[in-house]
Amino acid sequence: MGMKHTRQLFGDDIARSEITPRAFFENRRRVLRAAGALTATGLIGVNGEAFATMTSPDAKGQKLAATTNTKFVALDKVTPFKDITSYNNFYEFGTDKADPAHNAHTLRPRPWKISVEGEIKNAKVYDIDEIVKLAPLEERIYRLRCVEGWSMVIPWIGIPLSEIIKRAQPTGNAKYVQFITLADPSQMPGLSDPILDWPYSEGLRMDEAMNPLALLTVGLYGEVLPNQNGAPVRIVVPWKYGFKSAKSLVKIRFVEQQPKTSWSEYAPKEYGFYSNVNPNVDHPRWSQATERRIGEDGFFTPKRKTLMFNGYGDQVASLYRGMDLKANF
Ligand SMILES: Nc1nc2c(c(=O)[nH]1)N[C@H]1C(S)=C(S)[C@@H](COP(=O)(O)O)O[C@H]1N2
Ligand SMILES: [Mo]
Repeated sequence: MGMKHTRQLFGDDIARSEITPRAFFENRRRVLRAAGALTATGLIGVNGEAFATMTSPDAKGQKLAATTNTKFVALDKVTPFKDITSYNNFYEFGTDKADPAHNAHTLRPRPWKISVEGEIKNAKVYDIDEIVKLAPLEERIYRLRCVEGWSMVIPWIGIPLSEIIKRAQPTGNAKYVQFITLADPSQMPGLSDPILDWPYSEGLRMDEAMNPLALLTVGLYGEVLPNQNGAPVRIVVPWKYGFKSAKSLVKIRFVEQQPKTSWSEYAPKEYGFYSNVNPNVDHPRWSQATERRIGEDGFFTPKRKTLMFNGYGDQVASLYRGMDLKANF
């Protein structure tokens, strides 16, 4: 079967410096075709061009140029745009997978501010248009593995999360970073359902947040983030289950104690703070050993094996050396 062959050929590992040019070009071309946005001037574009289009107050569907960072290109087949934007978890817009695409048109991604605060020397309220100019926008192709047992491969656009952390100048007390997302009932009909304790909140340990893989994300497929994917800015933490990748951020707070996070408050025995993708630690109600790739694997397709740290072990395993990952699930 084609899919299986592809997996054996490339492995599921992230491309690094030894990336094969052919596989890279195939993924690159797929993104270019789908986005129709990027100049075909070659592998590495001109960084300056990345900011040119971010001016309209209504940014919806707007093209967003970025330079592909070849160190962060998963060689898996990229999930179609249609699937990435119609099969979503974003409970602020409803709990069905189709709800966010139907309901998120009421989200207003401009104007938008994010407050960076807490145990830092440089507290600052950023405008979204400042965020996209903090560093050259990068395109990165990451696997996303939802805790529910499905996955996608998404060409994100963003900047390293570390860029904003460095500017904040954390004090010695900053041990964790908390991510708080918008909770505005006038824009988010799902807030009337008290399923989670709004606002949606997530967190990372400081060294996790500083890891080069952690991406402050403003776009996908050559466009600004569609509302249902967390416009105008979210984090993407590809070695952790999808729920750690909080959408539509309004606050980044540096704290000393491990922060409360929405899903572990909701069901502490089912969702831990770390939530690293781990095929050896099952969810209490289901196995995490395998997954289904959305848009690619059908009902009768054999499930694919879930990879430790979602395949990003080379880059993140050292963060957890000496830790019991069953206890710290
Ligand atoms: N604010 C907020 N962020 C969220 C969620 C949510 O319900 N609210 N769902 C999470 C879950 S469970 C997943 S799998 C990913 C899905 O991201 P995507 O829709 O862009 O694929 O978003 C995460 N971020
Ligand atoms: Mo998820």
